[in-house]
Amino acid sequence: MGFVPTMGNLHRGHMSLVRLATERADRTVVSIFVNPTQFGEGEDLDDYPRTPRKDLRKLQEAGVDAAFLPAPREIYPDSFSTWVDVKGLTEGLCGRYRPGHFRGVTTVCAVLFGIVRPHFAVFGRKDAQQLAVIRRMTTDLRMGIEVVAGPLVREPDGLAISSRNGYLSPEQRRQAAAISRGLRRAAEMAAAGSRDAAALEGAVREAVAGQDKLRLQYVSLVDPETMEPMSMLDRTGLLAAAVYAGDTRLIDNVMIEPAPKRKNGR
Ligand code: PAJ
Repeated sequence: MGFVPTMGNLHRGHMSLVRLATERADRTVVSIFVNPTQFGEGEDLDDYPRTPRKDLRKLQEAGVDAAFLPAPREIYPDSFSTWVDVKGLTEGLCGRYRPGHFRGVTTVCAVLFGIVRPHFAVFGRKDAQQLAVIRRMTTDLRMGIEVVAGPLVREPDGLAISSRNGYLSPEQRRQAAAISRGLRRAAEMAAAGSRDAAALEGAVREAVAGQDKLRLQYVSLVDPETMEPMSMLDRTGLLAAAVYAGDTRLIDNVMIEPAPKRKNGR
C-alpha cells in the first residue's frame, strides 16, 4: 500500500507523486487535510485553497483507490495530547522562520501513518527539509514505512509548482521565475568549478535582488540529509531558498553537485 499525504488543491506536483505511488503499489491512498497545527499565527490557514471536488475527480482519474479527507476533529479530538518533534534537522532553513511548523507536520504525518498504515509514503523534493524530517521520524520511531522521494515539478518558466502560486499577482508571478533562475545559475557555477557556498548563495541573492516584487528570506547551501550548513561544496549539496512575493512565501531548492576534481590543479 502506497500513501500520498497532501493538503489538497492538487496540482501537477502532487499528481506526479500520486503517479509514483500507483506505479509502485497495489493500492494507493491519498489524504487531503489542511493541517491546522503546521500553520503559524498570521499564516494562511483560513485562506488556504480548498478544492475537494476537483481534487477527488483528479484522484479518481489517476486510479487512486481511496481518498481520505478527515475533519479536523477526527485527527485532533479534544483528548489529543501527543506531539512528534524532530530536533536538529528542523532548526535551520524554514524551521528558523516558522517555529512549530515541522512539529505540526511530523505530528499529523505520524497520525495519518497510524490510520493508513502504508508500506511506503511519497513526499516531494519541493519540500526538501520536510522530506528529510519525515525520513528521520520514520527511522527514529521504527515506523517501518519506506519514504519515497518524488522529483520537484516546475512550471515552464522554472517556478516550482505550489498551491500558493495562486496568490501571486501577474507581475509577482512573472518575477517569481527569478528564484529558480538563481538556483539554476548556482548549479551552473558549481559545474564550472565554483565551490564556495557564499558565491553559490550569491547567485540566488543577485537574481532575487533584481526583482522589485521579491524579498529573499534565506538562501543556504546545506547537507541534503542533516540540513547542516556547508561552507564548501565538497560533496552533493542542497541549495534552498525562501522568498516573499508580497505576503506570499515561496520556497525552492536544487541539488548541487561539485565539479569533478581536475588533476594537477588544472
Ligand atoms: P502539500 O503542500 O499539499 O504537499 C503535499 C506533497 O506534495 C508534499 O510531499 C510536497 O513536497 C509535494 N509537492 C508539492 N509541490 C510539489 C512540486 N512542485 N513538485 C513535487 N512535489 C510537490 O507538504 C504538505 O502538503 C504537508 O506538509 C503534508 C506533508 C501533507 C502534511 O500536512
